[in-house]
Amino acid sequence: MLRYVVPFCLLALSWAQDCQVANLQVMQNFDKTRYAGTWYAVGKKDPEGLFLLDNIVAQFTIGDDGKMTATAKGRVIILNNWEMCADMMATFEETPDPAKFRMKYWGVASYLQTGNDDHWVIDTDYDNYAIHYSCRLLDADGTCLDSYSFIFSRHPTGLRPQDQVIVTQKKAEICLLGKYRRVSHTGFCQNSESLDTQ
Ligand code: DAO
Repeated sequence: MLRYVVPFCLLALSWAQDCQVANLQVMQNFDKTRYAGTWYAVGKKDPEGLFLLDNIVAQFTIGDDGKMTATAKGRVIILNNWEMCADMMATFEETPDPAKFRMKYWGVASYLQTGNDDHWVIDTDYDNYAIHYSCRLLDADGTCLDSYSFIFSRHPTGLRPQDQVIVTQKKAEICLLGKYRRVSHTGFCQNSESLDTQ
């Protein structure tokens, strides 16, 4: 019975919901030090012109100056049909809300994507799961026209069942329920150089 009731409640929630980007709830009292370390993307809602496909692993670091930076790897297909492992780097500018950052990112190789996006942490328990959100383009009504979002896990095998419940609820709250695809980890980027492994 619960199998039918829970999806219905989530659907009802998404109908009644406020999808204005400015009103989305982010992680309260976000602690970037606890967020640092390795995160495996296990789910992704793609933006227009998707870039990172799968095998996405990000490593967040807090420097001596207190600033957050990240390196990330992921399988990409560029120049029509060239499959490779992209090595990315990112810096994060803080904002008055500790869970909302401005992220500048670029590829170690010049032919990879560069950009300047929001990096919002919607929710995390720091030890198992994190939900990231970025809106690239706002619609005139304040909702998002082009967003992407990563579901991160500390475990490459995926989310624990108890975290899946929370993550599903949060996907609905950010108006992206049903928009995610699973991100696989096949080891494609494991032997490529330069992601810190400490
Ligand atoms: O994959 O389609 C996409 C958009 C994501 C681009 C962001 C790449 C840089 C990631 C760096 C760090 C952590 C999330």
